Amino acid sequence: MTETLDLTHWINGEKVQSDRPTESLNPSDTRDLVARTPDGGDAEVNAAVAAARDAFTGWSEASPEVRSDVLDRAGTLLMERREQVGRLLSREEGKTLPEGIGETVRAARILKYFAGEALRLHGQNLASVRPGVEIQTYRQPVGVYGLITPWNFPIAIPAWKAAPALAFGNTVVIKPAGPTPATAEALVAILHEAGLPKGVLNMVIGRGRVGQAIVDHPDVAGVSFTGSQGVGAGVAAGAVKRQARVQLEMGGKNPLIVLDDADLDRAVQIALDGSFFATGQRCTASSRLIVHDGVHDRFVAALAEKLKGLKVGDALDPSTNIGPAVSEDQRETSYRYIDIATSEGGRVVTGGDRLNLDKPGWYVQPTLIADTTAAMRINTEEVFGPVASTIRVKSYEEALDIANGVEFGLSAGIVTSSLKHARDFQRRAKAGMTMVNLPTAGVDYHVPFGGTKSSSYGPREQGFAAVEFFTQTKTSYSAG
Ligand code: UN1
Repeated sequence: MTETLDLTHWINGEKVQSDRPTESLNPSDTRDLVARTPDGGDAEVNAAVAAARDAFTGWSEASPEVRSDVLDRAGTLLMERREQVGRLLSREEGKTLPEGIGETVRAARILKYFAGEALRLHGQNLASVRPGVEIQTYRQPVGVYGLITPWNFPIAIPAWKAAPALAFGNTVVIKPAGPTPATAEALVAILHEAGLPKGVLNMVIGRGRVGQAIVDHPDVAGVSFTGSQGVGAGVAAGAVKRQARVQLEMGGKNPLIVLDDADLDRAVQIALDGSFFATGQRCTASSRLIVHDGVHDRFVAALAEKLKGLKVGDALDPSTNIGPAVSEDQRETSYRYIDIATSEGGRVVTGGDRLNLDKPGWYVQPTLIADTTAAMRINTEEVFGPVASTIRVKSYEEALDIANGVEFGLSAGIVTSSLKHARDFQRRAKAGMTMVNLPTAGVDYHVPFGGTKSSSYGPREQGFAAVEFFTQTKTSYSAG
């Protein structure tokens, strides 16, 4: 166990002290108190938004080099401290230490990528339909953005929302997820250390009412949210009511199709990674394994064998392959869905039992459920844990139908050696991202991220797409 942090809000460049009635616990060992945290409300959000509004003119009118340098320096600092921050992340969120360090490196890379993007605010020059008239388009910063971030990527997602917002000249109020405020705070502190002017990035820690106050605040021009569908619907309704910009990234029920021409070992490894790594707590996780009859039994047996070899344990223990769920709620959700699946006729091939480890943590045994059908709840509702189910199919067309047959559409994968099926899948899968011979989870940071149907709403995140949400276009006409 290590020290307990006393977290504060960050408002106008200051660490704002307050009571700390809530706690962030280590999910690997709940005797370890990671942080005591404040519980903000309207007053803190009002102060944070006022600071962000006041900082907007200076920040948006500064040379892009100023913004680029801050992001670049913060990326360097984070990269240098990846072990320390990655350890805090794993201790607070529960993903394994290599996953925690990996995510920290990803956040550092995102900061550096957007350091470059700050200088790349492309506009266009066009001829008018009227001779002698010229048209230029500009991308301009919008104002104050509210960022509501999830616990499952407690540093990468705050970075991938904050970095483009800041790079393009906006100011920010961020609300980190309840279970992981300490990791988000590490990012906010590093950005200030890197020279961010006061008020440009503010953080209010607290529960749902902080998010609600951000969404409802008249001076917040846009809200970017990653989290559950239920909360997302409220965020969208609140933002649209006052015509604020809104971007939502929500759940997935991502299919991975395994055809009978696939390399079996590769298919098993892809499923293992996509379904179970990071404790299955990724909205891009492969939770539905749709497997061709010809390879189904061998695939299920080989995947079950691999799962039995995985060690579930303390995220910071180097021998651990799968860390705990983030919270008791998440653990119980996994076990509840395992029960639902078996009561609907699914067969637990491996896992499913409660784990009694040598320390109190929210551990879930990685669980594979076979003999499920597409309409079962295990195949239509998001579990968000190390639980995957298999559906047996007779053809590629049947597999594609099932893959497309849910209300979600974030990521969809296929494992095949057939170019014909791979290409067809890329065209016809109803998802924002398709993966051929790759896990459905694990995306690059310099390309668009987002889904179709109920998975996403609003412009894409990340990479060159981020400019859409975090700037507005001005079209200027001029005659000589
Ligand atoms: C990834 O799969 O690399 O919350 C990223 C999530 C997604 C991010 C997934 N927004 O799981």
